[in-house]
Amino acid sequence: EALIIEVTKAIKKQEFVPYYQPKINYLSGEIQGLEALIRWDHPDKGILLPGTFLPVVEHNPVVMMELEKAILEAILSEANELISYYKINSGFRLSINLSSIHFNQPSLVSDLLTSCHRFSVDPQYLEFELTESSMLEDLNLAIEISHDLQKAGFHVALDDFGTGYSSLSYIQNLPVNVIKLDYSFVKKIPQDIRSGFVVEHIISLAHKLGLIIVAEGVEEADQLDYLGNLNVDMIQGFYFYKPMPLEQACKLNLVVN
Ligand code: G
Ligand code: G
Ligand code: MN
Ligand code: NA
Repeated sequence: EALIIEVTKAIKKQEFVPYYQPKINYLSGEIQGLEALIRWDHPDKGILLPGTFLPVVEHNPVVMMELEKAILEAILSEANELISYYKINSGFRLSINLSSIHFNQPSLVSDLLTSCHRFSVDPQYLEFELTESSMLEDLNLAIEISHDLQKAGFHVALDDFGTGYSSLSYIQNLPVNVIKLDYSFVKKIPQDIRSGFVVEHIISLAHKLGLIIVAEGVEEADQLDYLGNLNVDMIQGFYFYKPMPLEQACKLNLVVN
């Protein structure tokens, strides 16, 4: 596959860069976290979104691991600058997406700790996002790995929540700190009453389990109000900010409201 060859070369040329999208605390209006999102800074085509290359790369575990290790290094090399800028907000977290291939590497936690040490990043500032579907591939193993991540000081978030087509019962056993409500639910509120009920129950379930709930893909004021009335903890979406490069993320006004 030509794309795979191109990606392999682009990794060596350090063309993959992280963008950052702020997560806003609904009540305080403060930026309480950033999600790192990979972009390909292509010499001819400009900034490419992950949808144009990740689905292909994910089918090649070796290259996917190479790519994710490269982007993780790029994120960690920028992490101190970000953390020192945002540290005035207590509980600040930098989120990093982990593919299921990466999540299932036996050396995951020790590799992450080694990288944190190398870049002088305290694990408490990092949160790893795992999709519901990658957690459900082998639930008992996922429980063990998540527990090890937490024991090492990292936070764990369940990404794209609600899209895994599974029974909800697994969530009671999975050691995570955060649930990210998938944008497909957010898109339908407040117009679609039935989606509203589902969102209400997911938020209430998260809170009863002691988890933080982040709503993704919030674009409209009426979505924000609706989620706020349901006591959502955090908001991520174009309503506030699009993903942006480091230089912009380090220049934001830290109080939004
Ligand atoms: O901006 P958006 O187009 O950034 O991202 C699309 C998808 O790509 C999201 O589902 C996101 O989880 C995934 N993604 C973005 N960055 C990374 C990354 O560094 N690793 C993995 N595994 N997925 C990522
Ligand atoms: O990892 P995850 O699937 O959660 O990545 C978040 C994805 O959602 C990224 O592709 C990001 O660019 C995208 N995104 C974030 N906020 C919004 C939004 O308000 N609207 C839309 N359409 N996409 C968003
Ligand atoms: Mn994510
Ligand atoms: Na998501």
